[in-house]
Amino acid sequence: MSIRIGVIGTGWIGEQHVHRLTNVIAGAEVVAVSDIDLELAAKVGASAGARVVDTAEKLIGDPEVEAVVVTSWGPAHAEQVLACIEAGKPVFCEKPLTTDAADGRRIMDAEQAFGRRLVQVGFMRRYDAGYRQMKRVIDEGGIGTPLIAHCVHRNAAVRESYTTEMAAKDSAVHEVDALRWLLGEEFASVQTVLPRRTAKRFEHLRDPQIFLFETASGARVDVEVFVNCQYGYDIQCEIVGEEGAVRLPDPAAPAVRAAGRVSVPVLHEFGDRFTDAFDVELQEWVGRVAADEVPLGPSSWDGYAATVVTDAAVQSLHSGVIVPIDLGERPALYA
Ligand code: NAD
Ligand code: ISE
Repeated sequence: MSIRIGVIGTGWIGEQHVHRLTNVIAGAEVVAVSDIDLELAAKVGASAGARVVDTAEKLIGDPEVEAVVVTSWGPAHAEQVLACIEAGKPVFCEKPLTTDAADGRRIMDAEQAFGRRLVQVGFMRRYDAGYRQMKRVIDEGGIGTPLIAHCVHRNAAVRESYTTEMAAKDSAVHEVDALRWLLGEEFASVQTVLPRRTAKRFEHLRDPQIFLFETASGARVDVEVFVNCQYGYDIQCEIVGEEGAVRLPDPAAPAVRAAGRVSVPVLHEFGDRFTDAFDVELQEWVGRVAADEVPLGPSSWDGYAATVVTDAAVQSLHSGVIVPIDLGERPALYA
């Protein structure tokens, strides 16, 4: 029997996840959708044969809904995830878990009071085959102790609603989670550095940005975020260790030999680059919910930690100085 799922937020990624849960993943059925834009909810709901519920609160309380996927915009996540915990329902929440670290603490407090993990955060890079290969190499000692990581996060272009702070909180947050996971340690400080800006941007946006992190053990991580690079969606990561280096493989693509050159296409969208990762991530989550097991993926602690780090990056964006990062104690539930 399928797990009956309610989806809150039927925008870009909500629509993708509804399609994925309905047509790609086994064991899931989207029975209800909700969005403050009811017309959009109706359109996306119809594609899955799901009912439209007029508020997120009603969807969470709906007796037919066994588990919830939150794909609304970031500032709405905290209250919706807290309502799911209060209702005792498993919830998959797209990144960022919250836009404020205090809300991340509230979610961890509520989950601890409930007594078991109910929340998984949508940091899908942990499910990407290339990142998983890198993790295996590092964990098996293939490059020795990691010393430096170089990361690139380029989007072809972003919508006008994208703000300067989102370079850290919406984009680099992926590298923050991926590097915490790959290196197996926390970040201790960050400095945000602003290169000359691109002219191919909205007036309000400071783009590109560079984030310089130091980890607790003294490794250094640099992340370039450039969200109007024009040419495509380009994610790169290289980790340099004492005995070698490991690089994220580019997605497989045919090399075309024609007109005097060999060329390889660059993907355009994160939806294309990480399709498989999104599928694997949601399939695993559905399987765990169906088996009444706690989720294996990124936890509320991971969501909270990423928000603390990106909050510090935004602080540095405004002050220009190195900002220390203090996560506090990790609760036993997330050991
Ligand atoms: P979007 O703007 O296209 O969609 C968000 C939707 O949420 C909109 O339809 C909006 O009407 C709805 N919404 C806003 N507030 C709501 C509320 N209180 N209740 C119900 N619905 C509400 O944005 P998007 O690109 O789909 O992003 C949504 C979330 O997914 C964001 O947190 C974003 O960071 C995340 N995201 C993750 C990835 C990834 O790579 N994992 C990619 C894209 C987006
Ligand atoms: C978006 O929200 C995502 O999560 C994408 O993966 C990222 O590449 C993009 O920069 C974000 O805005």
